[in-house]
Amino acid sequence: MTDTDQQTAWDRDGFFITRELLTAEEVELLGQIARADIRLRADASVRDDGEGRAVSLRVRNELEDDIYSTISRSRRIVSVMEQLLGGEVYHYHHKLIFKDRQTAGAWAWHQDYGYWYDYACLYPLLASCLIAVDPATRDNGCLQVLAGSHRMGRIEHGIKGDQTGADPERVAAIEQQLETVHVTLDPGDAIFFHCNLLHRSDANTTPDPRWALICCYNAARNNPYRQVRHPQYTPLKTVADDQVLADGRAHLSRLAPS
Ligand SMILES: O=C(O)CCC(=O)C(=O)O
Repeated sequence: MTDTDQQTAWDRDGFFITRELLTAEEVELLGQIARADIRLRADASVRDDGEGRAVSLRVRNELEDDIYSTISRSRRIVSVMEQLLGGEVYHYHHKLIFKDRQTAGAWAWHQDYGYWYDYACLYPLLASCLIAVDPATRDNGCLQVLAGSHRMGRIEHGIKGDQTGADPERVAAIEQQLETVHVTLDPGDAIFFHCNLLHRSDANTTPDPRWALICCYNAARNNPYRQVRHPQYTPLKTVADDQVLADGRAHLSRLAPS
């Protein structure tokens, strides 16, 4: 997809998919590290989905010396974000989503700005890049998006279990008008999506895990007006794309010294 095609899809749909954003070798390393990294599960938070199951995720505001941070800093993502958000961006946070086999719950329809509005960001100038660690299929609860819903502005959100869900009556009306796209991905594929794009996912009822890494960015000119849950503007030091393998190998060797 050319830059122009990406921009057209972004303006029209609020998202686009980039196949093989991470190479097979990079995503295999990411998966290997994530599964071996006991710190991830120790730091994970669990959120009731209001339907009898729970979702599990590990959110980090800080960029550290690990593969997740190197990917978040990589030029191949940051340069796209700068183009989409129209200027300098900074790292807002990144998170691992653990859709574990048979146990992981659903995510209710929501906009990320449904959450982030409350974190003192005045403009919806934020976006995310979700990278599949495992195959994401309809059966294992891949992301679903309502194409074009980002153009409707921010929708009221309320509490659903431990999640924040968009007003169900409004979502039902939107579902009548807009196409629901199931974002099926192979490992390494990614979706870039606008913070006002409505998205959800079903529970994972299959025997296989469906993990993903999501890197989130805010425009530098949209600095939160007060100190809240996610960071204020800090310049983002980007790294060359080939750093992902180099830092990943170093990270793996720290987890499993030979
Ligand atoms: O990966 C998923 O299933 C959904 C995650 C999500 O909606 C989010 O992090 O905002």
